[in-house]
Amino acid sequence: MEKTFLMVKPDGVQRNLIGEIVSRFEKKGFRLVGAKLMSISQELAEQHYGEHKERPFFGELVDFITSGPVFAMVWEGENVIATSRQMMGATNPKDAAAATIRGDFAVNVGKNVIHGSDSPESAEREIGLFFKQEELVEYPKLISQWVY
Ligand code: 3AN
Repeated sequence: MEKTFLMVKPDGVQRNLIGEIVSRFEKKGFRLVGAKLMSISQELAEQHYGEHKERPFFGELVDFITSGPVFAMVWEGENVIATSRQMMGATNPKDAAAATIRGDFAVNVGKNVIHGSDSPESAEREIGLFFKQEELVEYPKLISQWVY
């Protein structure tokens, strides 16, 4: 079963959107296998956003993601990586369709409420950066019989 890394960013946490966001993925039929409210260190932020190191907004990005607690999660399900990206909406909320998370709850490209892995490679890398194996749970297969 595919896994992805999703994170409610500091703006989403401060705006009390954790429950709303968790609820959307639960209702869709995905399963939460790990979660924690945490602060991101400067070092972890720079590792997480390593691919954007050369971008002009890198400093801003690191400052923002370390500016308050985040809610880090691992979700699993069929096609969860691509489907959760669709549910998040476009990176820039002005382009995000209604009924997506960014379309419904954000207006600014920096403060866009949620992060989600964009490929199987980044999902594996990001899950490994944020979670130890023992922080993830496994559910019996039977529990998914009404979704699959
Ligand atoms: P996504 O989070 O949708 O995968 P990326 O990976 O292109 O988007 O960008 C990482 C993060 O960088 C975005 N979530 C967004 O908050 C921020 N970002 C992207 N473009 C800009 C920009 N032009 N100015 C400020 N922040 C940006």
